[in-house]
Amino acid sequence: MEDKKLVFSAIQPTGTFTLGNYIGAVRNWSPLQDEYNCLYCVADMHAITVKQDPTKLRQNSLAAYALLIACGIDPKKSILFIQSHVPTHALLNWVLCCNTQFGELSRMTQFKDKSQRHPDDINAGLFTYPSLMAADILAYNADFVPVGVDQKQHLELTRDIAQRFNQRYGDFFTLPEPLIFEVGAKIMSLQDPTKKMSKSDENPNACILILDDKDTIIRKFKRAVTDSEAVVAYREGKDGINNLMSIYSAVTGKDYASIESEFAGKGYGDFKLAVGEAVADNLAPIRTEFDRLMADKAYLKELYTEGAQKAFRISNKIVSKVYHKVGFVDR
Ligand code: ATP
Ligand code: LTN
Repeated sequence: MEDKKLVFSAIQPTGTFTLGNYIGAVRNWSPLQDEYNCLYCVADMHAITVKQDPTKLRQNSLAAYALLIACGIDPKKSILFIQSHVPTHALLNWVLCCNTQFGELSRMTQFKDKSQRHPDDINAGLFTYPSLMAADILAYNADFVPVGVDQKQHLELTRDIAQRFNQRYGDFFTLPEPLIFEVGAKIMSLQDPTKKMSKSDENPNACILILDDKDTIIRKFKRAVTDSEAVVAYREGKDGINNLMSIYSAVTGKDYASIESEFAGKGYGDFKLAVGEAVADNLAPIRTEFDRLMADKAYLKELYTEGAQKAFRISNKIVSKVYHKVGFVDR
């Protein structure tokens, strides 16, 4: 690998990516590929912290892999792989679990949210999710982690775990920094704009999936919850309109002031249609590329096999050193 800073990020194959995943995270990953050594991964091990149908998970993981390429990740420039193919993440996870406090994990808002949503399955994996995420990042000594704003707390915990390890065993891990892109760092649900747009939302109208066709996208935007004021303006208390404005801004590059003047005197119907069309145009090429990739499974297999080998080579060196540092007998 060239001597550049290292970027790591991952996404769970819990379903087709939403517009939130795309704007908040994935679309920011491809522009980083020239400046940094990048590793991107499909976090299938994280996905099973909530119940998954095995057949669907396998399909979703492959689809997520293809989608990342369709979103601009070039497997020749970046190392693109599937988490469960690289055993070092689980090996490091154990050591990091032993350096993570119960109290720290109890404070994670994602854990609190997800255990509320799945009260019948508050499993140990869901609880220790952030240690595995720390392992993903620290197994490569990554410098930067591009994520949406909801992952900031997990990144802070990763730094705390790394720091604790460094204090106990001597300086070793790089403290990774989150890369959070301001525009669209948190896209909200179209049906409840106080909640983040999430792949696992039960209401299909709440989120735009990046493989939705144009008609579906426009229909979902038409049904988006707004307010009764009928003024397109970014202001406190206008959560629904603020969300649509940040989506429109993210896909067109226009700032809020110019969006306000573009829609001055027009109703929400016109605005919603414009947002829907802009989003659909933005996503259309991804669908085409995704279909092309999914038609050639052998090629995808070649890519993810090679990706996993490269990722293993790098992380195995780091994890072997960690195993030595904690006092395990060298193999
Ligand atoms: P799930 O609903 O299964 O928990 P998710 O939709 O929250 O999944 P993840 O796989 O956990 O998606 O997240 C992948 C990336 O997308 C992360 O960097 C996360 O911060 C980002 N992300 C997720 N939802 C949003 C959103 N609504 N707005 C901006 N970024 C988001
Ligand atoms: N928890 C992340 C997905 C994830 C991740 C990572 C992100 C798993 N491992 C490592 C960045 C770095 C999420 O987005 N929910």
